[in-house]
This record gives sequence, structure tokens and C-alpha cells, in this order.
Amino acid sequence: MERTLIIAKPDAVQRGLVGEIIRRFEARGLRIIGMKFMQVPRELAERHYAVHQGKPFFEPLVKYITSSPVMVMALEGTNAVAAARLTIGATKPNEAAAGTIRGDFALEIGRNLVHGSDSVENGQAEVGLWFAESELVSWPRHNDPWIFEG
Ligand code: DAT
Ligand code: MG
Repeated sequence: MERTLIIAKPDAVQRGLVGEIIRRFEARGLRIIGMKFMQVPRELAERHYAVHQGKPFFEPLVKYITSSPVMVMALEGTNAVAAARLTIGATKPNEAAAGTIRGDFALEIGRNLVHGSDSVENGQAEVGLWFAESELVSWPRHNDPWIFEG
């Protein structure tokens, strides 16, 4: 089953939008397999955003994600990565479609509320970076057959 890493970023926590964000992924049908509330250590932020190292926005990005607590989620489902990205909306909130999290609640790229893995490989890798295997729960959800056809 495909996995994706979702982070409700510091602005989402400070603005009281964590429940709304979780609700949208739950309603979509994604299965929660891990969740934790944490202050992100700088080293983890740098590893998570390693692909952006050297870019002008890297330092503000690391500062933002480490500035205040976040809620981190590991979600599972068929097409979990693409589905979550569409639920989140475009990176620039001013270009995000209405109905997406960013399109409904955000205005600026540096305050775009949510992270979601951008490929199946990165979904696996990021869940592994943020969660120990012992923190992930494998569980049969009673309504899985009504969400997953196979
Ligand atoms: P996403 O978060 O949609 O996956 P990304 O992985 O390209 O986007 O970038 C990670 C974060 O870095 C993004 O949420 C906001 C910030 N960022 C990306 N491009 C930026 C830019 N051109 N200027 C400022 N911040 C940027
Ligand atoms: Mg990204």
C-alpha cells in the first residue's frame, strides 16, 4: 500500500487548523498509520528539505518548520501520494485551487500550512525518516472494503 508523509506545519498548529486538515485526509479515505506532535529539530528539518539546500528560501524554510510545533502524519492508501497532493493544493497558495487546503486557508508560499510527499519513493523515504517502524500501526480498518476495491 502506498504511503505518504503529511506535516501540518507550524502555521496550521498555531491557527488551530490541525483538526480540519486531518479531517480532509480522513474523509478522502486515507488510513492513518502514524501520528505525532513534535517540535522539529533543525537537523531533521535540514534532512527533510535536503533537496532545497543552497536555494535562497532554504534558511527561511528551515526556520519556519522549526519555529513552533507540528503534527506529523503517516497515511496509507491506494494512490495516497497523488491524492494527498491534490487535497493539499499547489505549492503557491495564490495558485491553489479553491477546495484544496492551501486554496481555502493560505495566501503565501512561506506559510502554506501543509507538507505532502511528492512521489511514491519519497513517500516511503519520508515516512521512514520521520517515524520509527515501532511508531507505525498496521491495522485493518473496518470500512477498507468500501474505500479500497481490491
Ligand atoms: P511542496 O511543499 O508543495 O512540496 P516544494 O517541495 O517545492 O513544495 O518546496 C518545499 C517548500 O519550500 C514549499 O512548501 C515552500 C518552500 N518553497 C518552495 N519553493 C519556494 C520559492 N520559490 N520561494 C519560497 N519558498 C519556496
Ligand atoms: Mg515538496
